[in-house]
Amino acid sequence: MTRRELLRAGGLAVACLAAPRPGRSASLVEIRMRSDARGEHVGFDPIGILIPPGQTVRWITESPGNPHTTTAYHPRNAKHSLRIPAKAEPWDSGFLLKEGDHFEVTLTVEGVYDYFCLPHEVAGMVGRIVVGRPAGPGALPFDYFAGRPGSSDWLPVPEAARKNFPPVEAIVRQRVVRHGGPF
Ligand SMILES: [Cu+2]
Repeated sequence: MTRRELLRAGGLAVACLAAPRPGRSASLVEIRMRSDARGEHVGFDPIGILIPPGQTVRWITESPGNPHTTTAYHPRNAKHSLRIPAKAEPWDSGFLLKEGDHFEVTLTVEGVYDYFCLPHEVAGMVGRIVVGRPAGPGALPFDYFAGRPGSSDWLPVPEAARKNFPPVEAIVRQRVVRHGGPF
C-alpha cells in the first residue's frame, strides 16, 4: 500500500464512521473513478458504501485519458431501468475528463442507489450506495420491472454489470466495500 492509498483509506474510514448530528453538515465521502494504465480494467472505488441521509458524495476521476461518468440508473438517463428510490432525483455527471475532475450529489431519500459509468457500463463499471435503510427499486432483482406498464422501453442492466454490484447485505455489514482492482 502506498502512502497515498493509506491516507485515502484512512480518510474514507473516518468519513464513513463520523455520524452526522442534527444541525451539523455531514462529512464528504469520496469515490474514485479508476483504471489501470492500459484502460483494460475500470471501476469505482469503493464500489459500495453505506451512508446516512443527507450525506454528500463526491466522485473524482484519477484515470487521465479515460473519461468516466457517474450516472444514476433511471429512465431519464438514456432509458436505463429505475434502480434508485422513486422519490430521489437522478443524476448524471457528464464526462469527467481530467485527473481531479469531480462531481457531487447529496442523497437525502433513504434506499439503495445503483449507478453506472456511461462509457464503461458494459465493462462492468457500476457502483451501489445504501442511504440509511435499504429499500426501493435498487433493492429488487434486476428484472423486477418485466411486464410492468410504462417500462417496456427500459434498458436492462448488462450482464457484466450485474455481477459486479456488491450485495446490499455486504454493504450494510461492512459500510465500505472496496473495488478489487486491478488498477
Ligand atoms: Cu468509466
